[in-house]
Amino acid sequence: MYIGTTLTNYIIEAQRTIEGATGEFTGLLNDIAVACKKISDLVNKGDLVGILGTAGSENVQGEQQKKLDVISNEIFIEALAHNGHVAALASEEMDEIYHLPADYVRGKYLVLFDPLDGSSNIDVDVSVGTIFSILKAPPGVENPGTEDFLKPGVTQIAAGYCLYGPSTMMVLTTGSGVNMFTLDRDFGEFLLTHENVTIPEDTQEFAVNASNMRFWEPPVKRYIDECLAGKDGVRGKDFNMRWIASMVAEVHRILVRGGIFMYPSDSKLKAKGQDGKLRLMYEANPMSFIVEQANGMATNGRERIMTLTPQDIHQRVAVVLGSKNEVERLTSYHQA
Ligand code: AHM
Ligand code: MG
Repeated sequence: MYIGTTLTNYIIEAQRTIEGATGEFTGLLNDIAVACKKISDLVNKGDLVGILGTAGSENVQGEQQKKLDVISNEIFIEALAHNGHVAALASEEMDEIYHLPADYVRGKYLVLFDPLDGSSNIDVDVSVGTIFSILKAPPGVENPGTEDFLKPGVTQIAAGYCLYGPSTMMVLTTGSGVNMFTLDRDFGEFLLTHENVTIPEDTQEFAVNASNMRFWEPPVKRYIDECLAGKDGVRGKDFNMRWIASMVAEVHRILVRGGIFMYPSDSKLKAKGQDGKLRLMYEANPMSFIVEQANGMATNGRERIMTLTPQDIHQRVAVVLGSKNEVERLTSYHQA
């Protein structure tokens, strides 16, 4: 591949590396790219097209849906359901699995997605993104059910995100490295701009919502305290901190310059019966796949995220990901 190659050409190549793949995989990734271009266009127009603000509804997580959450979800379904590449869909914004209407052609993939992650940032014009995870559908099943989706992250055949920032970027893995494509708006195509991205193993930058500090478990508190102690503490170096409240932007920064991101489990979340804030199947798993493919590491503080067997489509999980040596350190603190 060469810098400047189109996403379309790249995915035709990628398909050749997937056993048994026909044109369907290329078709599916194209559908996703189309959906992301449409969302990018709306995010970019913002208030000009009246799509900011809340939709007046709640999703299954009991969170206020933004107008753009709902619209982005519809755009994804419209782009993916018709074309015969998927067998069913699941989304952060839908309580249940989306089953294809009876007269639609069934494809061989299942897609889980968060159509607009970090949507609390929309109204303040800060980066948001779309996250997706692709699984193989069980062969010969007309209407896959929840149990067909509940597979560990290691079974993902592709994952990616689209970042709607100052520029729109599609970041993709099909299991052989991570590549980044930048949307050329004039040309209407994503073009390869960063090939085989790798995350530095060491970092001096962490990302966490520190307002939750009093609820953290001791290993997380210890890790952050040691970072904050800087040069004079046990780490012997100063750390920098970032928190965008948009996981896509956070992971993107880590892919570009390294870092550790965490949304740990805490006593406040536990009191609500949640083991973490982020969703395993359409946030943590796809991001873990990308991070691992870029030489990083992703755990829930104890175990590798991608080996966890999901119990529920909307299951939450603690997340620690990014530069290997820091993720290893924090994970080892949980075992101490
Ligand atoms: P969302 O899917 O409802 O947008 O929530 C996920 C987002 C992540 O992008 C981000 O890391 C996190 O929530 C921020 O949470 P907080 O507002 O608690 O800092
Ligand atoms: Mg989300």
